[in-house]
Amino acid sequence: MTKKHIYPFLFVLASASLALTGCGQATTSAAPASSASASQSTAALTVSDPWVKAAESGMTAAFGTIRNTTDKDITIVSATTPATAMAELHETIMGANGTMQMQAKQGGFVIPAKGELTLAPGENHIMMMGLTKPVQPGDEIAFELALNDGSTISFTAPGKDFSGANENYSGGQTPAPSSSK
Ligand SMILES: [Cu+2]
Repeated sequence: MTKKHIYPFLFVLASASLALTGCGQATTSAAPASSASASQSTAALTVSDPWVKAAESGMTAAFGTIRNTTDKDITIVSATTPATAMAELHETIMGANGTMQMQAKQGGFVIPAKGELTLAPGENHIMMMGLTKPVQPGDEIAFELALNDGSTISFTAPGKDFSGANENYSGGQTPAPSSSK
């Protein structure tokens, strides 16, 4: 059983230092974007209401709702975007110390047949690490999702201001409040 709902904005203060300490130890699993051109006439996956949390530098995340239009489960194995040096598929779990923690989703995101997966602050998300430039509200960020069948899905997501849902990593580092710049 989990405890009562923990409001994500409790963790806002941790964000600045997370930018430095957060995903530093993430494994470099950036799979080469297989250029199997996604030329299916009907997209197996659709992405609705995508957005990226605006951020000056460091890391941020992308959200939205991914729907599987087929009658077979589909696994998203990796995500890439020119906006960051590295993108990862993350899940958020309740850590032992009662704070929300995020970590790479083992095996990727599975979108059930005819179902959908919601990416939202405090839940699953596409982690973006090493921003190549600031993400401003209104910016259009391009993404490519690699699927388990070798195909890819592309979409763009606008930047949006959002405060909250700055989960900790399960690596267990205690964010140091001072050294954020
Ligand atoms: Cu994350």
